[in-house]
Amino acid sequence: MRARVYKSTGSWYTVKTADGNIFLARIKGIFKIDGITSTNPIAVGDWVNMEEEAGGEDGGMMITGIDERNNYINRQSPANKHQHHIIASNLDQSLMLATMKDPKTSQGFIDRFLVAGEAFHIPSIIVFNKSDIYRKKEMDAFEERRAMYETAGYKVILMSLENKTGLEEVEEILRNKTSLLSGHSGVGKSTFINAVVPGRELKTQGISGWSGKGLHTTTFAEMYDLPLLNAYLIDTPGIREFGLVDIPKQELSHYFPEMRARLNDCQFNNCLHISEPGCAIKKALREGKLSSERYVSYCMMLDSIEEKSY
Ligand SMILES: Nc1nc2c(ncn2[C@@H]2O[C@H](COP(=O)(O)OP(=O)(O)OP(=O)(O)O)[C@@H](O)[C@H]2O)c(=O)[nH]1
Ligand SMILES: [Mg+2]
Ligand SMILES: [Zn+2]
Repeated sequence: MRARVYKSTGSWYTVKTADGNIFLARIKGIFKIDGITSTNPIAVGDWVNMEEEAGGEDGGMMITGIDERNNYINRQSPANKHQHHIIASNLDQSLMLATMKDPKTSQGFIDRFLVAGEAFHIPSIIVFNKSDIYRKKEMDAFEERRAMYETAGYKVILMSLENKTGLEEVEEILRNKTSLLSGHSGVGKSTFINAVVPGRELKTQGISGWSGKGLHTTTFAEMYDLPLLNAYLIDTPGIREFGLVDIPKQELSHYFPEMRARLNDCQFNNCLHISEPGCAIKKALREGKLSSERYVSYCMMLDSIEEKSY
């Protein structure tokens, strides 16, 4: 039986079959994926095969296999930098909520998120929420950021969940897709989920006698159905950033689309675009063809990679 993973709570997974039945399932034996043995080999968004557990009287399901992932996002374990935790998989796009006020999202935060999206091959859309409280100052700053990110190649949407402006446009973006929702605390992620997810609470069935087992473990991600849009939305509570640390210095500029388009014009193919002669990026900056704010973000990220490698 084929099913998709909606939630992971310790060793138990909430899964849903194509005909809409929800089960709690667990893993059979030890899974090896891409040659890596992991204690949490299954992620929200995965497609799995499962069968009824032999001898189980409570209708428990065993996950027996996992489909190859189109993509996934992961996070480095805080305890061990060689260990990674897969947060979600099979994503069509990533929706980042940001705000210009209460609280203001820093540009560095957005840029790191965009780089992670590029590295994971997941298109990013930036949605600025709370437009209802922007005054002229915030609106002007928003328009500047919009121009900057659109020039870099990203879609930017202005939204207010308070007065529902821009929400329809965002819903059209979600349609028929699996989207990751992210953004720092206070930007309106929970408010957004309540606005687009009918019923909100994922109901489970056939789990009497099972509930309570492993349910106290931190939940890293949860997927919601958006039936009217034929879409899925993955929430990542408590997760601020993704596996940026894996990016080698030499590669970082590849994850800035507006830089990527110019890299072939640098004199040296290992150019870091700092002080090398014949650098096409520095030239484009001098000519005002690249955003100096984005370049500053690039330099700051480059520095943080250097620190990590010591
Ligand atoms: N003015 C205004 N307030 C909003 C809007 N959207 C959300 N809020 C408010 O912003 C506050 C934070 O919203 P949440 O949805 O809890 O934010 P969150 O991203 O889930 O935050 P965490 O759970 O801490 O990560 C709440 O008081 C919301 O009512 C909006 O469009 N306009
Ligand atoms: Mg929340
Ligand atoms: Zn260069």
